[in-house]
Amino acid sequence: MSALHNPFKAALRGGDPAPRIGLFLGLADPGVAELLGGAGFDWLLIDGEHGPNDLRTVLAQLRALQGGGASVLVRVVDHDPARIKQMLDIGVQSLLVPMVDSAEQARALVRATRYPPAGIRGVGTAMARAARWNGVPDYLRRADGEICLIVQAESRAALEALDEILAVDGVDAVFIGPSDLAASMGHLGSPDHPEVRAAVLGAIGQIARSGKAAGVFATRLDAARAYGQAGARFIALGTDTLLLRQSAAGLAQAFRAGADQAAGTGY
Ligand code: 3PY
Ligand code: MG
Repeated sequence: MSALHNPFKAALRGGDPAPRIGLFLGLADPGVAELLGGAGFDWLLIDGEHGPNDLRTVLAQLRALQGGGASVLVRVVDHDPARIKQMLDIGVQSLLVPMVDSAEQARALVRATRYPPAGIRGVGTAMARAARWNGVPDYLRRADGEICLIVQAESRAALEALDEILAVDGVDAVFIGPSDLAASMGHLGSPDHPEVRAAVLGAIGQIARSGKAAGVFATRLDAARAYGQAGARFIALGTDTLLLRQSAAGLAQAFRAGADQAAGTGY
Protein backbone atom coordinates (compact mmCIF):
# COMPACT_ATOMS: atom_id res chain seq x y z
CA MET A 1 0.00 0.00 0.00
CA SER A 2 1.48 3.35 -0.91
CA ALA A 3 2.31 5.92 1.77
CA LEU A 4 -0.47 8.04 0.33
CA HIS A 5 -3.31 5.52 0.31
CA ASN A 6 -6.22 6.59 2.56
CA PRO A 7 -7.94 3.40 3.78
CA PHE A 8 -10.75 5.32 5.51
CA LYS A 9 -11.77 6.98 2.26
CA ALA A 10 -11.56 3.62 0.50
CA ALA A 11 -13.73 1.97 3.19
CA LEU A 12 -16.42 4.64 2.85
CA ARG A 13 -16.51 4.02 -0.88
CA GLY A 14 -16.45 0.23 -0.49
CA GLY A 15 -19.45 -2.05 -0.40
CA ASP A 16 -19.34 -3.21 3.25
CA PRO A 17 -22.65 -2.01 4.74
CA ALA A 18 -21.54 -2.50 8.37
CA PRO A 19 -20.94 0.90 9.98
CA ARG A 20 -17.34 1.73 10.84
CA ILE A 21 -17.25 2.52 14.54
CA GLY A 22 -15.11 5.27 16.02
CA LEU A 23 -14.27 7.29 19.08
CA PHE A 24 -13.47 10.98 19.58
CA LEU A 25 -10.18 11.82 21.29
CA GLY A 26 -10.37 14.95 23.43
CA LEU A 27 -7.56 14.32 25.91
CA ALA A 28 -4.94 15.56 23.46
CA ASP A 29 -2.45 12.97 24.62
CA PRO A 30 -0.35 10.63 22.43
CA GLY A 31 -0.33 7.89 25.10
CA VAL A 32 -4.11 7.83 25.22
CA ALA A 33 -4.23 7.82 21.41
CA GLU A 34 -1.76 4.92 21.23
CA LEU A 35 -3.71 2.92 23.81
CA LEU A 36 -7.04 3.48 22.08
CA GLY A 37 -5.50 2.76 18.67
CA GLY A 38 -5.53 -0.91 19.66
CA ALA A 39 -8.92 -0.99 21.37
CA GLY A 40 -10.90 -2.32 18.43
CA PHE A 41 -12.32 0.83 16.86
CA ASP A 42 -12.15 1.29 13.10
CA TRP A 43 -11.33 4.98 13.40
CA LEU A 44 -10.35 7.60 15.94
CA LEU A 45 -10.99 11.30 15.61
CA ILE A 46 -8.56 13.78 17.14
CA ASP A 47 -10.82 16.64 18.12
CA GLY A 48 -9.48 20.12 17.55
CA GLU A 49 -12.87 21.81 17.83
CA HIS A 50 -13.73 21.19 21.48
CA GLY A 51 -10.66 19.24 22.66
CA PRO A 52 -7.57 21.28 23.66
CA ASN A 53 -5.59 20.24 20.58
CA ASP A 54 -3.18 22.33 18.56
CA LEU A 55 -0.96 21.50 15.61
CA ARG A 56 1.74 19.95 17.79
CA THR A 57 -0.59 17.77 19.88
CA VAL A 58 -2.28 16.56 16.69
CA LEU A 59 1.13 15.75 15.22
CA ALA A 60 2.17 13.80 18.33
CA GLN A 61 -1.05 11.78 18.20
CA LEU A 62 -0.65 11.08 14.47
CA ARG A 63 2.78 9.65 15.24
CA ALA A 64 1.42 7.59 18.13
CA LEU A 65 -1.30 6.15 15.90
CA GLN A 66 0.91 5.47 12.89
CA GLY A 67 0.80 1.83 11.85
CA GLY A 68 -1.95 1.04 14.38
CA GLY A 69 -5.25 -0.61 13.62
CA ALA A 70 -7.43 2.48 13.49
CA SER A 71 -7.82 5.11 10.79
CA VAL A 72 -7.21 8.66 11.95
CA LEU A 73 -9.55 11.59 11.39
CA VAL A 74 -8.98 15.13 12.64
CA ARG A 75 -11.67 17.70 13.37
CA VAL A 76 -10.40 21.21 12.72
CA VAL A 77 -11.54 24.18 14.77
CA ASP A 78 -12.98 26.19 11.88
CA HIS A 79 -12.95 26.66 8.09
CA ASP A 80 -9.70 28.65 7.90
CA PRO A 81 -7.78 27.41 4.80
CA ALA A 82 -4.43 28.26 6.41
CA ARG A 83 -5.13 26.03 9.42
CA ILE A 84 -6.44 23.30 7.12
CA LYS A 85 -3.24 23.55 5.07
CA GLN A 86 -1.15 23.01 8.19
CA MET A 87 -3.17 19.92 9.11
CA LEU A 88 -2.80 18.49 5.61
CA ASP A 89 0.94 19.19 5.64
CA ILE A 90 1.50 17.30 8.91
CA GLY A 91 -0.20 14.29 7.33
CA VAL A 92 -3.92 14.49 8.07
CA GLN A 93 -5.84 12.99 5.15
CA SER A 94 -9.33 12.64 6.62
CA LEU A 95 -10.74 15.95 7.82
CA LEU A 96 -13.95 16.62 9.69
CA VAL A 97 -15.05 20.25 9.44
CA PRO A 98 -17.67 21.53 11.89
CA MET A 99 -20.61 23.86 11.25
CA VAL A 100 -21.01 23.66 7.48
CA ASP A 101 -24.33 25.30 6.69
CA SER A 102 -24.22 25.86 2.93
CA ALA A 103 -22.94 24.51 -0.37
CA GLU A 104 -20.83 27.65 -0.74
CA GLN A 105 -19.00 26.85 2.50
CA ALA A 106 -18.57 23.24 1.38
CA ARG A 107 -17.10 24.34 -1.97
CA ALA A 108 -14.63 26.65 -0.19
CA LEU A 109 -13.55 23.72 2.00
CA VAL A 110 -12.98 21.51 -1.05
CA ARG A 111 -10.77 24.25 -2.51
CA ALA A 112 -8.83 24.52 0.77
CA THR A 113 -7.93 20.82 0.56
CA ARG A 114 -6.85 20.76 -3.10
CA TYR A 115 -3.78 22.02 -4.90
CA PRO A 116 -4.21 24.40 -7.88
CA PRO A 117 -5.87 24.39 -10.31
CA ALA A 118 -8.66 22.59 -8.38
CA GLY A 119 -8.04 24.54 -5.18
CA ILE A 120 -5.85 26.90 -3.21
CA ARG A 121 -3.70 24.63 -1.01
CA GLY A 122 -0.25 26.16 -0.76
CA VAL A 123 2.76 24.15 -1.91
CA GLY A 124 5.45 23.38 0.68
CA THR A 125 6.26 19.70 0.46
CA ALA A 126 9.89 20.11 1.57
CA MET A 127 8.48 20.98 5.00
CA ALA A 128 5.58 18.55 4.95
CA ARG A 129 5.46 15.27 6.83
CA ALA A 130 2.53 14.36 4.55
CA ALA A 131 4.95 14.24 1.62
CA ARG A 132 7.67 12.62 3.76
CA TRP A 133 9.61 15.86 3.15
CA ASN A 134 9.72 15.38 -0.63
CA GLY A 135 10.20 11.64 -0.22
CA VAL A 136 6.81 10.58 -1.64
CA PRO A 137 7.08 10.35 -5.42
CA ASP A 138 4.57 12.49 -7.24
CA TYR A 139 2.94 13.73 -4.01
CA LEU A 140 1.63 16.95 -5.55
CA ARG A 141 -0.20 15.10 -8.30
CA ARG A 142 -1.61 12.33 -6.06
CA ALA A 143 -2.44 14.06 -2.77
CA ASP A 144 -5.83 15.52 -3.73
CA GLY A 145 -7.28 12.13 -4.63
CA GLU A 146 -6.57 10.68 -1.18
CA ILE A 147 -8.15 13.49 0.84
CA CYS A 148 -11.36 12.51 2.58
CA LEU A 149 -13.40 15.64 3.28
CA ILE A 150 -16.23 15.21 5.74
CA VAL A 151 -18.43 18.20 6.46
CA GLN A 152 -20.60 18.47 9.54
CA ALA A 153 -24.28 19.27 9.18
CA GLU A 154 -25.43 20.34 12.62
CA SER A 155 -28.00 23.11 12.28
CA ARG A 156 -31.47 23.63 10.84
CA ALA A 157 -29.85 25.68 8.06
CA ALA A 158 -27.50 22.81 7.17
CA LEU A 159 -30.39 20.33 6.97
CA GLU A 160 -32.32 22.73 4.75
CA ALA A 161 -29.28 23.01 2.46
CA LEU A 162 -28.41 19.31 2.64
CA ASP A 163 -29.17 18.42 -0.98
CA GLU A 164 -27.00 21.28 -2.26
CA ILE A 165 -24.19 20.37 0.16
CA LEU A 166 -24.38 16.74 -0.97
CA ALA A 167 -24.08 17.83 -4.60
CA VAL A 168 -20.68 19.47 -3.99
CA ASP A 169 -17.96 17.55 -5.77
CA GLY A 170 -15.14 16.73 -3.39
CA VAL A 171 -17.34 16.32 -0.31
CA ASP A 172 -16.94 12.64 0.54
CA ALA A 173 -19.27 12.42 3.51
CA VAL A 174 -21.62 14.41 5.72
CA PHE A 175 -21.47 13.90 9.48
CA ILE A 176 -24.45 14.84 11.60
CA GLY A 177 -23.72 16.53 14.94
CA PRO A 178 -26.77 15.80 17.13
CA SER A 179 -25.71 18.08 20.00
CA ASP A 180 -25.43 21.23 17.91
CA LEU A 181 -28.44 20.22 15.85
CA ALA A 182 -30.44 19.85 19.06
CA ALA A 183 -29.32 23.33 20.14
CA SER A 184 -30.33 24.75 16.78
CA MET A 185 -33.75 23.07 17.06
CA GLY A 186 -34.44 24.56 20.49
CA HIS A 187 -33.48 21.41 22.44
CA LEU A 188 -30.11 22.47 23.88
CA GLY A 189 -28.57 19.56 25.83
CA SER A 190 -31.04 16.96 24.48
CA PRO A 191 -29.50 15.29 21.42
CA ASP A 192 -31.78 12.29 22.00
CA HIS A 193 -35.00 14.35 22.00
CA PRO A 194 -37.50 12.58 19.68
CA GLU A 195 -37.63 15.56 17.31
CA VAL A 196 -33.84 15.62 17.06
CA ARG A 197 -33.67 11.83 16.57
CA ALA A 198 -36.22 12.07 13.78
CA ALA A 199 -34.26 14.88 12.10
CA VAL A 200 -31.01 12.90 12.39
CA LEU A 201 -32.62 9.74 10.99
CA GLY A 202 -34.14 11.72 8.10
CA ALA A 203 -30.80 13.37 7.30
CA ILE A 204 -28.93 10.06 7.38
CA GLY A 205 -31.43 8.58 4.92
CA GLN A 206 -31.09 11.62 2.65
CA ILE A 207 -27.28 11.39 2.69
CA ALA A 208 -27.30 7.64 2.05
CA ARG A 209 -29.68 8.04 -0.92
CA SER A 210 -27.33 10.64 -2.44
CA GLY A 211 -24.58 8.01 -2.66
CA LYS A 212 -22.33 9.87 -0.21
CA ALA A 213 -21.39 8.46 3.17
CA ALA A 214 -23.32 9.46 6.28
CA GLY A 215 -21.62 9.72 9.65
CA VAL A 216 -23.02 10.52 13.08
CA PHE A 217 -22.16 10.80 16.77
CA ALA A 218 -24.20 8.74 19.25
CA THR A 219 -23.25 7.92 22.82
CA ARG A 220 -26.35 5.75 23.31
CA LEU A 221 -26.08 2.35 21.68
CA ASP A 222 -29.80 2.23 20.83
CA ALA A 223 -29.39 5.49 18.92
CA ALA A 224 -26.19 4.24 17.27
CA ARG A 225 -27.93 1.08 16.08
CA ALA A 226 -30.93 3.02 14.76
CA TYR A 227 -28.59 5.37 12.89
CA GLY A 228 -26.71 2.37 11.45
CA GLN A 229 -29.99 0.87 10.26
CA ALA A 230 -30.91 4.19 8.65
CA GLY A 231 -27.73 3.98 6.57
CA ALA A 232 -24.92 5.62 8.58
CA ARG A 233 -21.58 4.32 7.31
CA PHE A 234 -19.50 5.58 10.25
CA ILE A 235 -20.62 6.17 13.80
CA ALA A 236 -18.74 7.66 16.76
CA LEU A 237 -19.74 5.81 19.90
CA GLY A 238 -18.25 8.20 22.42
CA THR A 239 -15.17 10.03 23.61
CA ASP A 240 -12.04 9.13 25.56
CA THR A 241 -13.02 11.73 28.17
CA LEU A 242 -16.46 10.19 28.82
CA LEU A 243 -15.07 6.66 28.99
CA LEU A 244 -12.38 7.58 31.50
CA ARG A 245 -14.66 9.69 33.65
CA GLN A 246 -17.47 7.13 33.71
CA SER A 247 -15.17 4.24 34.49
CA ALA A 248 -13.28 6.17 37.22
CA ALA A 249 -16.51 7.37 38.81
CA GLY A 250 -17.94 3.83 38.59
CA LEU A 251 -14.92 2.35 40.38
CA ALA A 252 -15.09 4.85 43.25
CA GLN A 253 -18.82 4.34 43.55
CA ALA A 254 -18.55 0.52 43.43
CA PHE A 255 -16.02 0.48 46.27
CA ARG A 256 -18.12 2.76 48.44
CA ALA A 257 -21.21 0.69 47.69
CA GLY A 258 -19.41 -2.50 48.81
CA ALA A 259 -19.39 -4.14 45.36
CA ASP A 260 -16.59 -6.56 44.50
CA GLN A 261 -15.86 -5.03 41.14
CA ALA A 262 -16.97 -2.10 38.99
CA ALA A 263 -17.92 -2.97 35.42
CA GLY A 264 -14.99 -3.08 33.06
CA THR A 265 -12.23 -2.41 35.57
CA GLY A 266 -10.89 -5.95 36.18
CA TYR A 267 -7.30 -6.98 35.40
C1 3PY B 1 -22.37 17.45 17.75
O1 3PY B 1 -23.09 16.53 18.21
O2 3PY B 1 -22.72 18.63 17.71
C2 3PY B 1 -21.04 17.15 17.20
O3 3PY B 1 -20.38 18.01 16.74
C3 3PY B 1 -20.52 15.78 17.19
O4 3PY B 1 -20.68 15.08 18.12
MG1 MG C 1 -21.07 19.88 16.98
